[in-house]
Amino acid sequence: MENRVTKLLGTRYPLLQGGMAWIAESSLASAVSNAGGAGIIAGGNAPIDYLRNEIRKCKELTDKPFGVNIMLMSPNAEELSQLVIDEGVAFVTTGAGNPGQYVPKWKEAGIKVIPVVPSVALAKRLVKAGADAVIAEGTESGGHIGQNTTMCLVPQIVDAVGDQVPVIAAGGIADGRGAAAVWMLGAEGFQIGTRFLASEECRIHENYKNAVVKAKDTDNQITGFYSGSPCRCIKSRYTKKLQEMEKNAAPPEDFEALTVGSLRKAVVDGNLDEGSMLCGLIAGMINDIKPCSEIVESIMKDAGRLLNIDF
Ligand code: TUI
Repeated sequence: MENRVTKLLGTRYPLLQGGMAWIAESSLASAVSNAGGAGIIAGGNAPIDYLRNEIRKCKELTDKPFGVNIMLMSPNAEELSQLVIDEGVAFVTTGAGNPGQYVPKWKEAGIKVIPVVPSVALAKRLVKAGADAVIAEGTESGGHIGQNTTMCLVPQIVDAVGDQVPVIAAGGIADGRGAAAVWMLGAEGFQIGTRFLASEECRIHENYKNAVVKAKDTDNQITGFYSGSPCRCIKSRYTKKLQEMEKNAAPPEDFEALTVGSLRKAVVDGNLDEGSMLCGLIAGMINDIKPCSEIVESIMKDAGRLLNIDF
């Protein structure tokens, strides 16, 4: 089956892997692309040399299209925005901000631009600015989140911009049932992050991976309300400490001390006391670690059966 998303991305399936900062690198992205989805390498706030290297490794690991996610709160977003042009990346997704200032140069370079949007207003603005598709991300997602849910946000964004560009749904999708559900809301593609944390090719520390597999429906917590930057993670000693500090309105420097570098501590060190394990609300449904090819195949097979579409 071909649709506006598969044509835009040049992929077999309308399935994108979430551009998870510090997590999504060439091993994961190439595995998803080789499985027929759209793998994505996350720029996060990584140094430019790291991202260049990951893009080049990914080109060696797959001949299929893959993309890069630019996290717009990163202090080096500007230089990473140029790197994707220099490296001839097929498409860019963006997160945690408005990418409007970069859209013209990406379009000029022939890069497809697919921003994550948490609201109808931003979707409309970015489609006007030239976005090729938008990712409507509900608050079920892991990491930095907006307020609206996938169920409510996707049809509203479809109604607002779906006649101009395809809408990709994200947040709370980890199997064929979720993919079929967002299809019914009008999405023409889906982005999946958390399910790929528990994949063989994902290089996060095994403590983090095991925490995703062990997580129940209630093992989830939003931190960062206090700082105005809400972030969804797996409940842990780290999130409990943060919650205590938020309750007691601790001074900003105490938050800074606990949160700076916390994602690296989870991903690289597997440190559950000081590490922030970003993870979506759907983790309770994920009970095993599988190769990306099996994850992608089973999602597409089940979604196809439910929707009566031959993906
Ligand atoms: O970006 C994400 N998820 C992320 S980014 C990240 S790393 C990070 N670290 C510290 C602070 C912040 C981020 C971890 N998880 N998802 C996509 C996403 N984008 N969710 C929400 C948004 C968003 C929010 C506001 C997109 C645009 C936006 O625009 C505001 C504006 O300027 O209009």
